[in-house]
Amino acid sequence: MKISNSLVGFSANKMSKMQAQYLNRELRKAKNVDIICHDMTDRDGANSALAMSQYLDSLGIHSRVILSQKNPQLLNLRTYDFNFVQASDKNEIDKVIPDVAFCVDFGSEKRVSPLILEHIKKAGKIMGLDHHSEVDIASDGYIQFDREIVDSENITSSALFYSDKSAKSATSVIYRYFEALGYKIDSNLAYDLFLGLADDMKKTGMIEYDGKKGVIIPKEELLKHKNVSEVFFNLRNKLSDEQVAKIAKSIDVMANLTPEQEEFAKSLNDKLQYSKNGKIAYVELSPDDEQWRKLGGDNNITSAILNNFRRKTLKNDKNLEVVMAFYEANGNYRFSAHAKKPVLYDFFKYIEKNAIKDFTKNAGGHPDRAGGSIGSLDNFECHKWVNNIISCDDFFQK
Ligand SMILES: [Mn+2]
Repeated sequence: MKISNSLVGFSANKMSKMQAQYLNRELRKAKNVDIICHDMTDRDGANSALAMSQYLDSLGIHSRVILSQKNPQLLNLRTYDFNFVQASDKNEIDKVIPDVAFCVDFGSEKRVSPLILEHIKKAGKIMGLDHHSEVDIASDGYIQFDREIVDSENITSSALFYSDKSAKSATSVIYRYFEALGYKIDSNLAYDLFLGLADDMKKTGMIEYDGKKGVIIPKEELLKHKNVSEVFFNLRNKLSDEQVAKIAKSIDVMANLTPEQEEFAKSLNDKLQYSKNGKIAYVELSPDDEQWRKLGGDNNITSAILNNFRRKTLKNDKNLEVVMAFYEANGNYRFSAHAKKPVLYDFFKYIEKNAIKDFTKNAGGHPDRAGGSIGSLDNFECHKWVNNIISCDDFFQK
């Protein structure tokens, strides 16, 4: 049956042929697959979905891609040649109960809306490829086969996951999957996978990129991670310089802002506030913030502006431990945070213990870059929520 294993910790984590074929065999039993992206899908998630959808097409398996974006064009993908369903469109979603709900770039069930979670659980099987450390949406008896060698064709489980933290992006895990299967990666597919990878690497600061010059350069931080750097170069080598330039331009959101977006980015400095002990800096956009609404609320571009702002602020102020931004997103009020050290999970638990009951239920992400939400858009309630969070700054000692 299953053998608990010690494969974890290999330097360049290739997916084994056995693991890939097992996953593939299970997929091929399906007639319908829903590919599910996390809320506020980024380009790692969206390109993972695109790659999987086109792969399933090649097998003759029908698939739908469920995205939370109202306007997927903002994701700047190479192509939109897939069946797109909007995550809040319950009628459309309910039309198909899929044989497989295939989750990409998930991390945890906190990253999807209750409606989508319910839909996933109706599927015949839940499967997923990921690079986050938390266990994905899992029912009892799931197989997390990055930890287990599956050597039997007869294992029956309703949930199968493969997550590889060292891959640093979901598209790199999908690359490893295709590689293990011997599936041909042409330049279009390489483009999609590389765009997903570069967009996540941008967020973690592992690459330098310049949209005007059209270059993407790995930093030391990336090169020292064997797995992701191998995938980076394998994909890069399949791309022309023009393709790389296009990807660089596409991820260099800050170099391509409209005047309104530019103005918003500049205004963030004036909006910056500090907690009592000065360890937390934050921007609080009220749920009905006019400027935010005019920019289309939470989307690929506004999210990049905030991300860039948090990272810069954190880097420029030695005294700071966390930078947070609070804003409305898809009908919820939420925050996203960047921390200097990987302490956010502990910080969230501290908040739950000292200020906000059930706080961690709606908070998660990475230990140094995470977010959370409250199911309210009431100005007063949201402002109180912000204050409660910020008042926990004593988690960070003076
Ligand atoms: Mn990702």
